[in-house]
Amino acid sequence: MLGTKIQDAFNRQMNAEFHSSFLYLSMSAYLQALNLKGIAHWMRLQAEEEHAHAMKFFDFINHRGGEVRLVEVAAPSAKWDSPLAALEAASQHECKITGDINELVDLAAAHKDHASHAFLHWFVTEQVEEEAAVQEIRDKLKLGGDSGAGLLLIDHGLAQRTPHATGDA
Ligand code: OFO
Repeated sequence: MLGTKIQDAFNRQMNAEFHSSFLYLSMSAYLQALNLKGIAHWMRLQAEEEHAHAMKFFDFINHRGGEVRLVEVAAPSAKWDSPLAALEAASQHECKITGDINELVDLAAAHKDHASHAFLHWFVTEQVEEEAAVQEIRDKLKLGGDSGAGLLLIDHGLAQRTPHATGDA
C-alpha cells in the first residue's frame, strides 16, 4: 500500500512525464514545420518514451493499491528561436526531471518504502541516458552549426532512430 505522501508525489511525477511527452511532441511539430524531418522524428519518439514513463508511474500506483489522479497537462511552448534553442530547452528540462527523480528517491528512503525505492532505480538510470542523449544532439548542433549543411547532416543522422522495446522505454 502506498503512503499518501508517496502517492501524491508519484501522481505529480506521472503528470510531469505526461508534460514531458507534450513538450517533445511540440518540439517535433516545430522541427517538422522547419522541414527537419530527422530531428522531428527523434523528438516524436522521445514523446512516446515520455508517455511510457508516465505509464510506469500509472501502473505502479495502481499495483500498490494507490489512487491514480490524472490532472490537466500544462501546455508546452510551441516555438523556439532555433533548433539549438529547442535542444537547449530539452537539456534543461531533463536536468530538472533528474532532480525531481532524485527527490522521489530521497522521499522513498525517508519513508522506508523499499518497493518504491527499487521502482525508482530504473528512472535514476534512465535519466543518465536521457540527459546524455539530448546533450549530444545539442552539442552537435553547437559544433556542426544550427543552420546549413551541418544541420542537414545532423538531421539525416537522427532520422535513423528506432523505438525502444516495450518496457525499456
Ligand atoms: Fe521521463 O525522462 Fe525525460 O523527461
